[in-house]
Amino acid sequence: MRFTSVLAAGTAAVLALGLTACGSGDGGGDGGGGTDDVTITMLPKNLGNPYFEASTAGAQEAADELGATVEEVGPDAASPDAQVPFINTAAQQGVGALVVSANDPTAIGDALEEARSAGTKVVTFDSDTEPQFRDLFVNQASPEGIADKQLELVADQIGGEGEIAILSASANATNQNAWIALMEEKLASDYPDIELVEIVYGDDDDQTSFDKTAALLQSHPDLKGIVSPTTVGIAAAARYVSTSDAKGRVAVTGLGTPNQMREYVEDGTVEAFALWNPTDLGYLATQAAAALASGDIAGEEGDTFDAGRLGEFTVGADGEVLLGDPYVYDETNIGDFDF
Ligand code: RAM
Repeated sequence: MRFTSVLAAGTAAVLALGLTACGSGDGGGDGGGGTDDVTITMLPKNLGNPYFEASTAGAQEAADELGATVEEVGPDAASPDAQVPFINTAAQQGVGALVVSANDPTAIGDALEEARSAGTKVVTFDSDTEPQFRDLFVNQASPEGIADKQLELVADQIGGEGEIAILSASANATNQNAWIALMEEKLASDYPDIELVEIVYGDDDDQTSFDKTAALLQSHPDLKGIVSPTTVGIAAAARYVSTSDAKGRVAVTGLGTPNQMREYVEDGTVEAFALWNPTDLGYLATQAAAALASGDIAGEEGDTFDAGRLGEFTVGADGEVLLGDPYVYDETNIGDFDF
């Protein structure tokens, strides 16, 4: 889904004045200048990924409720360099807020700093930058919770022992790298009989992820499980395994969207996987962005804001707002979801 809008240059000026006049609210919902006419640019890691289509749908839902405007832009490839021109354009347009899933924790930092000094509020969601480059990070679930859930799933599916591999997104992705580091720690302490034999990167590209799956199976004939902490990777891995002799022998789990994974759960390739609700994540990030851009909150720890149908949220340490817990999908519930 793609949303476009004409962003009037005057809007930014009016918004900037509004911010000066109102200052930063205490987050009680009464300090801001209103979210009407707030302009928001949504910049996912890449376009064409159903996960981000779901988060952008949530962003649009929030914007509609708030009377704000959202435009989704983004590169085809999930690379940091490719995100920079979109950040620069958003800054030049003077949008009220930029909501971005970062392909790298630092590489887009300069561009974000420039956008912020031009008055644009920056909210990272899904994949963070280093904290100094943004006002808020809307986190889908705790990194520990996400890492633990994936290890529980794979351990359960391979009977607690054997070789596993990780098929990740792009090599610099902040979110996947944080989860992988935690999985490595936890494997060492709690899963002595499971050996992580290789980590490969499919760049959140379907074909690359598919090819990396084939290569993993070839290089590790004793492989018992593939953990893919990316919705693009897990779907490609499941598709490869579903028609190969690894089906039933090599478990595929990680983080996936129900719509992409349904057929592989139903055909027995995949037993269970996890995720949060990406629509809610985009919705929450947009509510937070609008609260910042309207001056309702400053993004300080303890600030609270109203996030529509999701209720009230509080900004935590390091400017983080937490959506919730990861959720496990399997044959008993996969039919109940549509994203
Ligand atoms: C992919 C992206 C995204 C990640 C999900 C789980 O869609 O890499 O950043 O959060 O997978």
